Amino acid sequence: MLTLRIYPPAFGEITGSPFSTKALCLLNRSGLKFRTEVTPDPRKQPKQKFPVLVDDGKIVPDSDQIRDHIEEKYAFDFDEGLSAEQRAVSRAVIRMTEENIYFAIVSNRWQQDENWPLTRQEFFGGMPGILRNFISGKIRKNVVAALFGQGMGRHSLAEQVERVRHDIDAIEALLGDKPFLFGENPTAGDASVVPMLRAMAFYPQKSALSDLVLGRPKLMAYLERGKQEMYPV
Ligand SMILES: N[C@@H](CCC(=O)N[C@@H](CS)C(=O)NCC(=O)O)C(=O)O
Repeated sequence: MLTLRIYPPAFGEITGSPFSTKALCLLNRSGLKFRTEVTPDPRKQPKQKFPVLVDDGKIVPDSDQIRDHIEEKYAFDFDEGLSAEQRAVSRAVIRMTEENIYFAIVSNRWQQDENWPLTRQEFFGGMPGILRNFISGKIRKNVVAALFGQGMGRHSLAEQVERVRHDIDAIEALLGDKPFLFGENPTAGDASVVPMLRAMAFYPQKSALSDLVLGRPKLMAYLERGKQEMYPV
């Protein structure tokens, strides 16, 4: 039996972590039987992050490695039917989504002062008062330092929005009038993009960042379609 370790639900999404949702979508698409282990604490995981897949004792951290593992061990192709050129574009879109858009979402949740009370309540609301403030404050400090190191955290909110706007333009152009990024059926790119854009759009405090998605009807329809087709029921 496969076990997928993921974060708990948050902000109305199936997990608070777009990478965990991506892994859920991939496993669901693969048709393999799996169960989930839901926990908020990644400290004992190999990379101190979720998602993590456990397959017959083998521990596979990172959604990208989980994809490789499923494709190699179970001979499943998430990009079936795609040309070499489409596969290359898919790879680039996944990287753009996960290595750029993601960090604007993290900044929006953790770094922007106006959003912090909401994020703290969602992730730490179950803890007793003093402990909550201490632990959440410490984690926030680490996240903000990581954002500075990665680079996104050095930009003002307006600059972040401008950077991400170009990425969203690219995704919208690639989607065009198709149901999914590369045609009729979801592929690996959709499993990465849909959870990320949903995390961006549906953060409860609306902002110029969420408006980048909310203001685009075709993208919003795509996010709904992606949820219906890829998310486990
Ligand atoms: N490259 C990793 C990224 C996973 C990731 O960033 N997970 C976040 C949640 S969305 C996490 O666990 N963060 C905890 C931390 O950074 O301490 C993947 O594709 O799985």
